[in-house]
Amino acid sequence: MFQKILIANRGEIALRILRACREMGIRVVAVHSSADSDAMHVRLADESVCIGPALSRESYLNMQAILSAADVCGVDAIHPGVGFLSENAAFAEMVEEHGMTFIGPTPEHIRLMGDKITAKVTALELGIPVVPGSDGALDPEGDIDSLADRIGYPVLIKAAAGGGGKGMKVAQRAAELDEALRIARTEAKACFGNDEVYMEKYLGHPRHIEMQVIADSYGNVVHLGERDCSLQRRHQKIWEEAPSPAISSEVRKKLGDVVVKAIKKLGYRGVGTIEFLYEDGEFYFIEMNTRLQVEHPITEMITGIDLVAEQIRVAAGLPLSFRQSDVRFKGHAIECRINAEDAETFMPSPGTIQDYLTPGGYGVRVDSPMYQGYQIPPHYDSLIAKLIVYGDTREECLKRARRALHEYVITGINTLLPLHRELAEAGDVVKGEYDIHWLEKWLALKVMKEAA
Ligand code: MV4
Repeated sequence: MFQKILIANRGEIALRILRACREMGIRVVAVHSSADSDAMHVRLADESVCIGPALSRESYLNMQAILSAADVCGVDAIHPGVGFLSENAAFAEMVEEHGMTFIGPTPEHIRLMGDKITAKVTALELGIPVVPGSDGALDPEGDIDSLADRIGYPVLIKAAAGGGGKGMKVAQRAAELDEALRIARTEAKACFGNDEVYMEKYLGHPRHIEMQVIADSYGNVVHLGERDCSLQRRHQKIWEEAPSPAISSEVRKKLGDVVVKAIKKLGYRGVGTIEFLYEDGEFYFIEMNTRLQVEHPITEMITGIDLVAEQIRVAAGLPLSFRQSDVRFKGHAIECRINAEDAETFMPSPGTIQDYLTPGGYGVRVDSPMYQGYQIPPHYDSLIAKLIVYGDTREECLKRARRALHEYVITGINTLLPLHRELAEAGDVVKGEYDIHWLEKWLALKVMKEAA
């Protein structure tokens, strides 16, 4: 087992990883930018190293600085967290070349799933259902019109190097196809330096369902159920829950079996999340994330498994500490992402936290590095806390979420707390009847009503 781990990340996920290390008796090195000197995980770490100025490119994305800190502190492994370098195959390779363990999958699998076309081709080969579409990248000289006619409008043009909603363009009918293609290619080239695009049937009202898996180096692969991440705005998840209110235990078992078989065939190691669109009873693979996810705590709450501890164990070459038959899904969990943003305009709201009072009691978990007097830097993403609530039933979970949201006090900055308090009362949310477009429609309606 590792003696010392460097956490190459910041904020709530860095604190989450530090906590798992602490409980495993692993010493922690925190790296931070000059803007994060007073961050909680830096204060709690055994050692900390300032790796550069606030700008991510010069700090949290600065591979050389991170590797130098790792060398100086003599760490055995580096945990990349989420975002930043967590899906950077070149960084994973550099870590291994420096004789340390990258806590994640192999660079080969990171690369394979990082390209959305090879990811989809691989999913298909592994027996995972995919969205009907082109057999790979679109040939600029190819007969795109016939392909679109065969798939059936509306179609979606997606960037191979995209993901998370970047570089996507819908063509509702043939007359819009050339324009959609041109825009998608241009955006892809500008954003990713790679203008490869592919085509899919556009699904109009799907849910976003993702399946958590974890695999060790001995061929053991276990799925830990699904998470429903449909409540999102501009591809930013706001509210996630497990299990999905739309998935029955039979469907969960069927999808879980397909995914476990596929991940076994792939020879994958580590934690992974397979993203699906779920529409009219059918699942369609869209992406695979080869890292821990922000919303992992709701899976932990309903399975009782510490996913970060297991991720560290399998990276250290230990076998999973449970089999599929040991996994029990109990109850329901909801995660509310508390961003330092105005709940109406979603404008970022950095600044100093005046009052900070967190909710507590049975079934309430707050994953946050915030404290009274903390100055939220403006340089990074706006997630400052995750309120995770557990209930034996979805109804109990919602009641507890409402209670916890009303207890939570953060003043001095704007946050999404007021939005979550409204969502926890919104009819469709209470009924669990929403798709990936529901939140943006609901917000637009709210604005119109307030303007009226
Ligand atoms: C789609 C889709 C509809 N049809 N693909 C968005 C980012 C990336 N995860 C893939 N995404 C989508 N792919 C087809 N063929 C709709 C989306 C999508 C979406 C997916 C999941 C969660 C939120 C979303 C918001 C807008 C669009």
